[in-house]
Amino acid sequence: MVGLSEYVRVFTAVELDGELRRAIFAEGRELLDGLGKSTSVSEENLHVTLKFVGDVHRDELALLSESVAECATVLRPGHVEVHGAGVFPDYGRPRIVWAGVSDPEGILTAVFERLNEEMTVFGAKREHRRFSPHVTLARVRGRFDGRALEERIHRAGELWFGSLAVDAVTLFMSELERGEAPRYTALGHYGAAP
Ligand code: 2AM
Repeated sequence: MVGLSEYVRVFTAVELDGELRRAIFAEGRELLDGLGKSTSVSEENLHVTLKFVGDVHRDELALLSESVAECATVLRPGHVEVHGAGVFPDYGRPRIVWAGVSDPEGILTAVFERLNEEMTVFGAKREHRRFSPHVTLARVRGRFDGRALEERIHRAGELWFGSLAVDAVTLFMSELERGEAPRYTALGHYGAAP
């Protein structure tokens, strides 16, 4: 089979609507402008990761989808707020620049916790860190002025991107091509139990 790998790289996420993606992308560009080497996530690729799974054999995809659907039954549809910006791990040596997601009712955390357990069956690593929902804006690649970014974020005050209605978990396939933006394809959407 030419060009068809037996393994697919998959992750679960909450999708953002077009308006939110536009607002987040535009702000990200401004924040990062002229600060050094970073790769911005393309506007269409912006999302809130729930659980990264990794490479899964194609034969396992049906079972995996069923499991994601089962995890999604704990989702209580509601809203989260996308606001603020920051970096992981710190401004001294930032690697990820993100927009913040606040989830006061824990609706994302509840699904994450289920996925964090269940996805180990498919080879995912169980994460022990506290779940910090965010939208990755960019990945820092080399020389980058983290302190200037800190200053910009501080000066920007409370960045507000919008409210996000959460009613489904999306299972994405991610195809990586050297030198190009990853291509994400939704394999399925799984909503809360009726
Ligand atoms: P993040 O950007 O929200 O941090 C798709 O690749 C998504 O899965 C990325 O946006 C990233 O989430 C997350 N991801 C990618 N590789 C990962 C890894 N090795 N471990 C954990 N999460 C990863």
